[in-house]
Amino acid sequence: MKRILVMGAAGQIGSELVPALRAVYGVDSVVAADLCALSAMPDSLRVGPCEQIDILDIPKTVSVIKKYNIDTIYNLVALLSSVGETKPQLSWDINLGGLMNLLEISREHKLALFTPSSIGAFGPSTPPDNTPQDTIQRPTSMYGVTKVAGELLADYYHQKYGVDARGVRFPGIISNVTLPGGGTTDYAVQIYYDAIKKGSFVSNIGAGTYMDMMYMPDATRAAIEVMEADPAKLIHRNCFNVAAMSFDPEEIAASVKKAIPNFAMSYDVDEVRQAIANSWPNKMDDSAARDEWGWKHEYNLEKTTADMLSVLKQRYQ
Ligand code: AKB
Repeated sequence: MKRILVMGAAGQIGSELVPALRAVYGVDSVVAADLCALSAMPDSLRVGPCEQIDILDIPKTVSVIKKYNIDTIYNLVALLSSVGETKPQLSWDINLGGLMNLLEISREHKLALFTPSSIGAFGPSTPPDNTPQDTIQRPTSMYGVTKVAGELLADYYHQKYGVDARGVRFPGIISNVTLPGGGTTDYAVQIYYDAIKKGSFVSNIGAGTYMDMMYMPDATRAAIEVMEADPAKLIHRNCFNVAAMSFDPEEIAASVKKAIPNFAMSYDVDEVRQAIANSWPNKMDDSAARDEWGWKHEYNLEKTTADMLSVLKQRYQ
């Protein structure tokens, strides 16, 4: 049975990945760690072991690894794409410095390490449709630069030191527990909250901008399944494209409107986010993940909208 440390546990993905991991491996086998004080951790995480850790604090990270006899780390610490453009140095330090620390710790203590990459690892010269697993990666955001470098670094640690580093390239993640912050795909989460709370939404991404998206239950399952995959079957290792759905603001608005006929969407496009979105793929080809470890999404846009609206309706109405 794995003994897992989740870094960045209080964020959008962590707050749902920790319960998903605990359901598989047991509550006491999964330690939720975040920069925030323990008192600020969501109650849903505090049902099991929790620690306050700064990813840049190596001694503290190592002491927690020893305390709980950890053999696997999930690294979810990151400054997302839009905020990364306002804080590029911090983005480099956290996204890449943090990963470097965890790779070194994994090498020394023989741990497995999951780090997500992102559609942000692609750029304007990447083929935008059916973006292949192995293709041109010349991102133009600092977030993307850290993601490509992170993919290479993780591959390097695997090839050179045998570190069991694995990862997926996540699309924008749609979820209803913890809001994302500072991302380009955040609009696809906010639209559901605003539809329920206000009946209207102002999109900061323009019509016709297609990006890959994924509902959280698929995302947490992908993170668990890639780490459970038979290593003998992995040709790629880090940063598998994983896809579920691709839509533009008009299509997600239409799916919300089917359930809330009076829903109205308007546009106030954010230039920074739009430029990033324009540089990302419209839709990735994830056949390598499907072939090598059996990846299969369960949620399309229709199913995601139905679930998001039902959860948020119960919570806010
Ligand atoms: C972002 O928009 O920055 C993230 C991502 C796609 O990696 N959600």
